[in-house]
Amino acid sequence: MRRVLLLICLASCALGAMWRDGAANEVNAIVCAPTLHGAGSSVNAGDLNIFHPVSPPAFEIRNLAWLVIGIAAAIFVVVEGVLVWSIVRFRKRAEVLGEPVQVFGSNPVELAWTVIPCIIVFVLALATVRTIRDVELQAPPAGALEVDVIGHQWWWEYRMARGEGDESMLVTANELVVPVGRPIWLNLRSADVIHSWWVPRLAGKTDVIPNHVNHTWFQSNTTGVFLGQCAEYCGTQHANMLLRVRVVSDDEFNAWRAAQALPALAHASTAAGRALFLDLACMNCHAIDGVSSGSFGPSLTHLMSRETIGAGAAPLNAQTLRAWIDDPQALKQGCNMPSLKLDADQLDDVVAYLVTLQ
Ligand code: HEC
Ligand SMILES: [Cu+2]
Repeated sequence: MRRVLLLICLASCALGAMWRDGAANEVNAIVCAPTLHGAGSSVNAGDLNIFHPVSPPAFEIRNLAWLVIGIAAAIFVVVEGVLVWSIVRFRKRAEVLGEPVQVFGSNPVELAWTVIPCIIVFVLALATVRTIRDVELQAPPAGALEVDVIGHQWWWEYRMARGEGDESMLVTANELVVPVGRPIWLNLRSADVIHSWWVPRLAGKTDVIPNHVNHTWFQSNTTGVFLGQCAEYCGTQHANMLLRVRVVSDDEFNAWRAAQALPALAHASTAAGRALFLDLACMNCHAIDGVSSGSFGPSLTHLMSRETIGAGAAPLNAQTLRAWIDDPQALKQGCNMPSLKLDADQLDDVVAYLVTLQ
């Protein structure tokens, strides 16, 4: 009886931990999914559930997970069933009859419990190998859109061609926009430490390693925003290194890409902020096409086309932008952007300039 109690205890602890994990994910996802761009965002943006796949690698992983869970559940039911049944059935009898007959070296029994687990492991191994083969392609699928992903402490850089047949790259950050129904081939590398690119509904985790290019792919069959999380501990702000993939229609994607390929806007009315951006250290760390070429921080050329700031640390709007530039450490403690201690007027000017960067 004590064993059963212990078991129930362990099982409820495990379930409790899983439930808490789920709740924590939801909270995080809500913080970084304040609003959703455009049409077709019917998909729940906060959903990080691997059991809700929308892309082939994620489907394969979901199916494999169900197979493993199914087999493990069947074994659990059989083993625990026999255990509980024996405890209940033979508890009284032991007092009357004493110890039951002890069986040693029974060939049929030994064979059964060797061969059956071997078969189970074999089935699981084959299914896993097949899944890995389908998920880890060696070359881009036909017609794929190629995107370079560069992990930074603690944000994501994306690069893709400015247009079909165009060699030059446009650079953006934290929000990956891709067309629906087309395979997306990712070349992943890191600028510093090991990260892991993981958008559960699109594909499995892929390590992002310095001095080594890894690949993964996905192909969403539906439009919407899909969230993810860096899945390899990479330092203080690992938890705020969120991923955001916006899957849109072909037309919307082409319009987005054409807009991203344009140089930054230069309104005469924002000349003061622009001059400050160049005078202060901002320009050393940030690129704004046609203005500066720093590459340590995210490109700001089309900053306001994104929904969040600091890789999902907060929603992006004029207020959070001001708060961020005033003191990035207040929003994302430990991040690699210092507070440059601007006074209120300087802050106003810089923000007035940056909010025009659509
Ligand atoms: C030492 C380099 C450095 C300097 C100087 C710097 N930044 Fe940054 N900045 C960063 C880094 C790194 C990030 C990314 C932080 C993160 O998300 O973890 C960042 C993020 C940002 C972001 C958010 C971008 C996004 O998409 O999330 C804005 C806006 C920004 N910086 C503006 C400025 C302005 C304006 C200045 C000058 C007043 C400035 N930065 C100075 C390194 C710098
Ligand atoms: Cu990371």
